[in-house]
Amino acid sequence: MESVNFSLKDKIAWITGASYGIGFAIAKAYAAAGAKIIFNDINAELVQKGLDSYQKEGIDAHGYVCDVTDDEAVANLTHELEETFGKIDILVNNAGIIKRIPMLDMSVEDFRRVVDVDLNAPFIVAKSVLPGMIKQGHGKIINICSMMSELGRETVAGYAAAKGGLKMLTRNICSEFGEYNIQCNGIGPGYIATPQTAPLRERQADGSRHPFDQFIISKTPAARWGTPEDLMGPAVFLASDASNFVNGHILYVDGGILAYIGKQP
Ligand code: NAP
Ligand code: GCO
Repeated sequence: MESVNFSLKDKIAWITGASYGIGFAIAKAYAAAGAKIIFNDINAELVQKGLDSYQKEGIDAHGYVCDVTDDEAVANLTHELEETFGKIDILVNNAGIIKRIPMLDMSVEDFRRVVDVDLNAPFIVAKSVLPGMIKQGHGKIINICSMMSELGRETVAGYAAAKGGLKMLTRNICSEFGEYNIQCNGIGPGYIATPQTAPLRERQADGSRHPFDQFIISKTPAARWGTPEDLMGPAVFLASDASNFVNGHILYVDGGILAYIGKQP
């Protein structure tokens, strides 16, 4: 009987911004599935923090300092990786930022910076690895989207615009490169407990839960925040041969938020 291949043995996986958080969890899952892990972060301190964390997990990761919005730096790093490792099989565009500012108070610079990191950079990095993937006859690109690829909310205009665009960039890469056996899909995490969402979960002075924390619990059928570990299985699936006919899809890993009107107060 045909067995389904979820293995990443001998694959070279580059996860951007993966010193910690969601990217780190995805990298751990890929290492456990047999992949060699490459990651970058924005400064040497974070890269070292990441290397130390991977070492504690028994993972021989390779870390590089690279700002994903810098197209020259990305091109140089891609060339170095292809020279060093011979190929890049899997790219996860994970690096991202958010600025929570009411739109009328948000500067154009703030809006542009969020779009630069969360949308322009995935274009830059994908564009840099695609020629090698075309040459080798296969590749997997996974873009980390968001609930804000589908929904808006107050104070996240730049982030929602970027993540909505990232959904369509995912579909466009699928459309333009599917014929080369390159699959480009997205993962849309729900509300995940990482440093990025820590401000939304801070305990109040009286020890009560943050109002947004309570709100998300009421909007999530699973009645809990997600953890980075909840994303590991879906990420391995989309990086493996098991998903070779899945393309242009955004896989929401949200505990059911998008399907649910929310618990009656
Ligand atoms: P995080 O904890 O803030 O980690 C993001 C990582 O990306 C950090 O290491 C960050 O470095 C790095 N980074 C930021 N800008 C960069 C740049 N220009 N070049 C290279 N690295 C850069 O975020 P997270 O919660 O793990 O989220 C990871 C991804 O999932 C993001 O794309 C986020 O939008 C998305 N997401 C998160 C959630 C959630 O609930 N947490 C849900 C849906 C989607 P610094 O520490 O220097 O910023
Ligand atoms: C916010 C949160 C969300 C999550 C995630 C949800 O302020 O609403 O940060 O944007 O990070 O993107 O999928």
